This record gives sequence, structure tokens and C-alpha cells, in this order.
Amino acid sequence: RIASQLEGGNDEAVRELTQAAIDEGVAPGTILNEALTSAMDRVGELYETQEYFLPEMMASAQSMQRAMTLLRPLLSEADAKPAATAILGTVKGDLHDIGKNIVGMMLEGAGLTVIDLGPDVAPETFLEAVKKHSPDIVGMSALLSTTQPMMGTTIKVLEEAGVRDQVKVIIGGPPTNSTYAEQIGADGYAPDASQAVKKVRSLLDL
Ligand code: B1M
Repeated sequence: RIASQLEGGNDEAVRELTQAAIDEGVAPGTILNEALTSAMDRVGELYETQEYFLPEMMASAQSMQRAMTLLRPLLSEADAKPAATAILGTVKGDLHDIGKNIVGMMLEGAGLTVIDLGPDVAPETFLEAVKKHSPDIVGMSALLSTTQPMMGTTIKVLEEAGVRDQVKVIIGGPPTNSTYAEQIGADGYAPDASQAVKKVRSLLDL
């Protein structure tokens, strides 16, 4: 029931059913993996087959986030370790953050811990965050052709600091593509949030 309400993006029902499951003693990790995460996978598939569009996907992702506020405090390390950690940001000079936020929601839906650095993130800020949080993934978004080169600059800064090999870097946003990702030495590109989840899973063997 939680999964089907999540697929429908029914915030209140997802929250109530999640609370009911917690009260009935269902393990938080079971609720996360068997109801919420699997439903978000299904939402990703529906988006890819164009049965769902952005509003539906965002509604489900928001329902997932609300359910996570109930579950997060209960998830002990043994019960459900986060699958991985991702740092996300829109590159320096670029204030567009709607797409990045959706990517963040979908990654959280897939069980990752997401540290969102916001829009207009300088290469040095990405670097500091990598040193501080030791993430598995660094995700960069750019919407402007004028800010897209910042992605390459950011990768160079990570390389120069000797931390590039500790993370996988993925990029996205309309001016980018897989050829560009290769050119700047990123590990992957995703055209949308659902593909971003797939790319992260394949890069990290999740
Ligand atoms: Co601006 N803007 N904007 N804008 N804006 C565009 C991007 C533009 C295409 C409009 C146009 O001219 N037709 C154009 C860019 C042209 C270009 O460079 N090629 C443009 C411009 C020029 C500008 C300004 C320069 C305008 C001006 O001031 N003269 C200015 C720049 C400000 C700055 O950043 N320094 C500007 C400002 C703004 C607003 C602030 C008003 C606002 C942003 C608000 C915000 O984000 N908080 C805005 C908006 C809303 C847009 C449009 C209308 C919509 C962008 C959007 O949110 N799309 C856009 C035109 C358009 O796209 N129709 C436009 C929805 C979003 C869900 O899609 O971001 O593509 P998207 O994200 C997708 C995928 O790309 C992918 O997954 C997401 C979800 O599926 N994805 C990733 C994105 N990041 C990813 C990261 C990944 C993986 C996948 O891995 C890490």
C-alpha cells in the first residue's frame, strides 16, 4: 500500500501508512527497501517510458522525502546503511537549480545520502566538500553554455588536489552530453534524473 500510494505521489497517505507500519513494528529498513525505494524505481521506469512526466516524478520524490523524515531517525547503521553519499551542485556562475534538486530527490529516493551544495558552486567549494565528506559521487549540473566549462575546471581542481580518483564524477544539464563528459574526464553523463540514478548505480555497483 505504501508503494502504490508513493507511485501516485499521495503525500499524506504515504506519510500515514509509513507511520502505521512503524507503529506496527515493521523494520525501518524493510519499509525503505521493499516499499519506498522499489516504488521510486518504478516511478523512474514510468518516467522513462513517458507514462509519467516531471510533475508526477516530483510528486513521488516529495512523498518519498516526507516519508524519509519519519524513517531517518530510526534507521540504525545495521538496519540500513545509506547506499552511498553524493555531493551535488550547480556549477559556479549558474543559478539554475530545479533540475539538480530533482536529481537530488531521486538519488535520495534510491537510498543515497545527498549533500546538496546548492547553485553557483565554485570548484574550490566542491573540493572542500569532497575533503570533508568523502563522498562516492560528485554530481555537477549546468544549464548555461557559458557555465558548462566550469565542470571541466572543477574536475581539474579535484585532480590537482589529488582527490579525483577517490570519487566518481557525473554531469548533467541541457548543454552537456556524454561526449562532453568524456572530453572533460567525467565518469558519466545523465540526460535526466531517472538516468542519473541508473548511472550512479552502475558506477558504484549498487
Ligand atoms: Co534561465 N536559461 N537564465 N533561468 N532558464 C535557460 C536555461 C535557457 C535555455 C532559456 C532560453 O534562453 N531559452 C537559457 C540558457 C541558454 C544557454 O546558455 N544555452 C537561460 C538563460 C540565458 C538565463 C539567463 C542568462 C537569463 C538572463 O538573465 N539574461 C539567467 C542566468 C542566471 C544565472 O544562472 N547566472 C537565467 C535565469 C533563470 C532564472 C533564475 C529566472 C530561472 C532559474 C530558477 C532556478 O533554477 N531556481 C531560469 C529558468 C527557470 C530557466 C528555464 C526556463 C527552465 C530551466 C529548468 O528549470 N528546467 C530554461 C529554459 C528551458 O529549459 N525551457 C532557462 C526544468 C528542469 C527540471 O530541467 O534543469 O534541464 P533541467 O534538469 C533536468 C536534466 O537536464 C537533468 O535532469 C533534470 C531532471 O530531469 N539534469 C541532470 C540536470 N542537472 C543534472 C545533473 C546530473 C544529471 C542530470 O548529474 C549530476
